[in-house]
Amino acid sequence: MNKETTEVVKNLLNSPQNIVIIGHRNPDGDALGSCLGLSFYLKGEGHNTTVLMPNDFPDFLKWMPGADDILIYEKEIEKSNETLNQADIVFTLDFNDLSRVGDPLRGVLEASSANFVMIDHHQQPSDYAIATYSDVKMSSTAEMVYHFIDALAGIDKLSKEIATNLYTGIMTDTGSFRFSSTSPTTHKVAAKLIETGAESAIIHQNVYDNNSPERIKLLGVALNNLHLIPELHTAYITLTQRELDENNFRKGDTEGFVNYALSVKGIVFAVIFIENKQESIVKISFRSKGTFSVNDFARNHYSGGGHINAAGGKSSQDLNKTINEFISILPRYKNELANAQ
Ligand SMILES: [Mn+2]
Repeated sequence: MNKETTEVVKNLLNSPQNIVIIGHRNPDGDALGSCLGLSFYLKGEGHNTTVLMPNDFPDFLKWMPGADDILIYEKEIEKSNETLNQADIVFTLDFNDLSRVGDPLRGVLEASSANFVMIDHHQQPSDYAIATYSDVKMSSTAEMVYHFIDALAGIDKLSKEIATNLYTGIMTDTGSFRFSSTSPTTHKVAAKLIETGAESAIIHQNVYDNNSPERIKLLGVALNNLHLIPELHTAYITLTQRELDENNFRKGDTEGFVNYALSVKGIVFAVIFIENKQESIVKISFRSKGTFSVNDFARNHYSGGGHINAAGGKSSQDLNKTINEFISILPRYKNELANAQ
């Protein structure tokens, strides 16, 4: 975090404040870990904090320290609006455009008179915050919260709760330290978090060895639906609403499925299409290796975006049309896909 931003934030926090910390819709390990870690730190500094998520989050993250106290906007709209009304400062973490919280929360935030602070590592941040700490090279927002605390007050302020939350955020957003965004600094930060009380083996078990039998069966269906287009180094998976229903689908169950498609030898571009009848959309996750930008691909064709190697998007056409369209677009990227790595 640069000096100027640090000074702005220090000034905002120089007396006890009412603070709301918000993550993006469909919060993941990084959104939760960064928000909860920051909340424990700010509480320790004498502030009154509330962590607010637009909607609920998966069961495999419910063990995180502080998770029980999270306010879920969809479940408690009135209480959430009241808390937001009283906020002096709103931190937005792990997203960089207010549309990422969904409606109607987005409108509430746009109308808010609180000072906004953004901490985020996605591309192309919007300009809504009085202090913007944006760095697309960072592994995770949780890693940024570590640097944020370091810049403001020093890492002596870390506690076991902060360390556990930040470690979880970094671990989940780096695919357990394997994505290319994992830097030497990421490992140094993780080491410091372990020294401060984050129990890496237990965190790993809590997050990854927590599958329901239904999820593993759904993974079997997904793998059975794997399609390969070797000449374009692409693989994709489909899941219909019916397949989800038959396997008792719960939020978060399909998390990580797309990575199996990317793990096939020679594949640099992997996609999963998930039908969502309730919202009348097909939810799409994109993953890539090397220089092929799924951020650009998702932005150009699927009203989405994200990072160069991981992005999301959606289609309002039905599943078959969505896939046919995808297959028709793909050859335009033949050279980029061939030279991605
Ligand atoms: Mn993140």
